[in-house]
Amino acid sequence: MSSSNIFNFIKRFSLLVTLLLLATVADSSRVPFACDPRNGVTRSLQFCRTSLPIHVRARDLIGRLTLQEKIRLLVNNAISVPRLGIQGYEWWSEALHGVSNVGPGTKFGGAFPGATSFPQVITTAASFNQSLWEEIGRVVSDEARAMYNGGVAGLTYWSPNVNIFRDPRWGRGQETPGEDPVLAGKYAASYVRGLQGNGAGNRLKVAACCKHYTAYDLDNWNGNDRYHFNARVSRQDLEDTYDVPFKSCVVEGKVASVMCSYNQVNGKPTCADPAILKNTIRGQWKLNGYIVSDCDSVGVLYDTQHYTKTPEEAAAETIKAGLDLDCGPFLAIHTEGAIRNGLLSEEDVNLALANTITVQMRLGMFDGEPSAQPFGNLGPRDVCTPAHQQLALEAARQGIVLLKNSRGALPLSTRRHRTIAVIGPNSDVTVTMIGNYAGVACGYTSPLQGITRYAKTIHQAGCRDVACGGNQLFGAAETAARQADATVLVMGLDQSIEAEFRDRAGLFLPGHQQELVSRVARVSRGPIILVLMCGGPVDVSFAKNDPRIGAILWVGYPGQAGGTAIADVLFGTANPGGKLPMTWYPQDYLSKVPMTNMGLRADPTRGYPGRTYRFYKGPVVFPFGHGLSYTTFAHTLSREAPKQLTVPFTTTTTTTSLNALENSTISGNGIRVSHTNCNTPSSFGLHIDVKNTGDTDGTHTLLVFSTPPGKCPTIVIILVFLRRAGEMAANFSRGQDFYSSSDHEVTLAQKKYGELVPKKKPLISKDNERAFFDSADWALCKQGASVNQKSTVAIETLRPKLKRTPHQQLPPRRPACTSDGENHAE
Ligand SMILES: *[C@@H]1O[C@H](CO)[C@@H](O)[C@H](O)[C@H]1NC(C)=O
Ligand SMILES: *[C@@H]1O[C@H](CO)[C@@H](O)[C@H](O)[C@H]1NC(C)=O
Ligand SMILES: CC(=O)N[C@H]1CO[C@H](CO)[C@@H](O)[C@@H]1O
Repeated sequence: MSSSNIFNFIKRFSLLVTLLLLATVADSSRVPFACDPRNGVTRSLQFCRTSLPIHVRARDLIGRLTLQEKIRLLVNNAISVPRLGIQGYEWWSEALHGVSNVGPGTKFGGAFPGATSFPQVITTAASFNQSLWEEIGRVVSDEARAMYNGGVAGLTYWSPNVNIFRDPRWGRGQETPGEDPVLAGKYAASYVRGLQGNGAGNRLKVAACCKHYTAYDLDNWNGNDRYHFNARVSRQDLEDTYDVPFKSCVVEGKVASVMCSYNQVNGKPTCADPAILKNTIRGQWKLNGYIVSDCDSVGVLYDTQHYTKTPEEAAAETIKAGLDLDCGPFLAIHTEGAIRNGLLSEEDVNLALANTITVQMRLGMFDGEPSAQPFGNLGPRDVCTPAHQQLALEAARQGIVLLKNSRGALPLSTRRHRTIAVIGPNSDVTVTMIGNYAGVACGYTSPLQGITRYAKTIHQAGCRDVACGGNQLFGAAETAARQADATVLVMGLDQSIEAEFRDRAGLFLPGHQQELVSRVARVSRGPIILVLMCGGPVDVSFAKNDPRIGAILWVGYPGQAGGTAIADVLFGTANPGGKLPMTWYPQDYLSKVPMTNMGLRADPTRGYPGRTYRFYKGPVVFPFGHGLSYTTFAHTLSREAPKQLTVPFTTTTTTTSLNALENSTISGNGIRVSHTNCNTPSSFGLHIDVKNTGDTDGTHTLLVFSTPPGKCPTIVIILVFLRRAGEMAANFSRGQDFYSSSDHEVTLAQKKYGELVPKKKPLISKDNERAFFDSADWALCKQGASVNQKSTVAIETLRPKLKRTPHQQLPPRRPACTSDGENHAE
């Protein structure tokens, strides 16, 4: 027998054994569970008693464990403790945009061949629709619970990824909600709420996890990789950008877990830094949950970063810093030695276990009979339901962004465009549409299939794959375009170009893609539409400036129903309302910003242009917030809005009578407020009329930015309000009721330096017409000044042809920055 034959034999043999095992399990009919009332051994255990408070039960359980058992519970594949009826548990499951099989805790097959695969997060973020984000989380956790009940998934999901999309080259930018910290924070809180449910008491439907804390957004660039990278981050950037989504995730979303990252921050591995784990996440933000390492990151900080001299020190330092669970074997191997060497006490281990076991108890894992618990009835029929798949389609429609539309090239008409040439390496893809951290989809509709529902199609891939190494297939693509009434080119990237551990070197479309687009455009008979399927931004200036290319759509990775959504937008069944959640930079931007430079703020003295729309003022291909519609919107400060604004002048916590302040004026698209008092976040109403002035129904997203005063480079524009308005009929005006719904999450503003202070409750005016938000200015407050400084609230007018980036709409008057304008680099 050759070795490969032996291998095959073993494989077949082990398959047989597995089948036999499965048969045995099936015979005993169910997956065993803890605290089974029929098990005489466990019946009397105190930790099984659901009437007791969870902390009492957790303490009881921990008290019954030996040190060796405890240590084997510090890792993702936690052992079973048969004498206590405790089953082994795999902590690592993923559900970034649908139940995923990336972690070992979840497997597809049998009664669960697939799960609903929603668009990649960057696409969903573009909808700016908080209720959509929450709804997706609700559906994903239904399917997760169903699979858990079937014994093929866990209850602890290490999603979402809410790192700031700082650099356009980042291979994992696709997984995130974009570059704006407020947007990312709202996404985090909404998705986590959806996943975890609003169970009575502290009960969790599933446990979500916000990752990777913090300042992690470099995977592998130019010889620098995430395992070795020391992110040098200023305190200010950390506080007003990198940490914001995590804080929102913990404080607003009440997430049950946070994951620390591989990289170091200012010389310390994040998983070994008590200042950020113990003090910030648990101390300041009051995490009710567990802190987990990224997979093998404890090993990495010892083996790769040589942060400690011995592995025992690595185990001791991470646990003492606040780490509760290791994804990887490291802590199971080295914790006992750490205790023996006196670096760690058993009590430290108990504290870590209390955090993980509490989450398991909140999930109901020690409550006995699973089918009798909430969600215990969910099963295979609750996965991939028509309603769930419809939501995946709806999410894709809401996330698609119309970047360019010259002379009404879109929408296409089924009457005039009967034959469509469908060209490009992404034109008939399936798994490409679900991006990374995906599972097995319920099914797919490719772009070609979607378009075929509207018109006759001629399909030509044009390139063999997205790398597009040659032009051999271009001729056939040109022939197709000559014959068709319109041409749709579906170009872009996939996981071979941008992925985990794969950052891009440049921003142009790969290989000969650009050449294919231009050559087809030259010969095409009808309008040419460029559809970009990619997570990160691409520099498509050539297409933006080419008059022959009528329209450009960005679809991100649009999920299992992506092709249907794309076709619906192309033919006008759906009117695109998405907006870019990140800046699209030109290629030459990259030469000025090494990916290793974490600085957000521009530094003109060093020729450093800064990052994201909040700090970078140079040329862009498309700005943050850009997105067109088939209709037009007029967007004005309401005529009924007060010319004089009322802001609180005195500091009383329960102030209801607001003192009128005379020194506020409304000008252009902004409101200038002077004389705010720093100690109370001042609030004023903002009433904006939005009118659909076109002849097509459409949705509209309102973005409101606040620009604090001061010339200091540290002072930033802040997105204070984002809200997607409902579908508005043509010629319909919304104003009176625009803010009348109860879900304003009007947060804002920096009361103190570096600290976002969301208002506990948004203030809604009596007539329900106006939203109130803080105008307090944190730079002002930092200085302790309270008079004669100006704060500006700029209102972005979302005209279809956005000529300037939103923050340029209203150049604020900038009084001199008197002090504390510097970055506080460590
Ligand atoms: C947000 O998404 C939800 C869920 O799909 C949808 O019902 C709602 O209409 C959306 N809101 C807007 C303004 O588009
Ligand atoms: C839109 O509204 C304006 C003002 O109310 C009216 O004059 C106009 O006829 C309307 N247009 C359409 C298409 O309904
Ligand atoms: C209410 C208030 O603060 N009013 C001030 C407006 O500005 C003028 C000139 O700067 C001041 O004299 C007022 O006191």
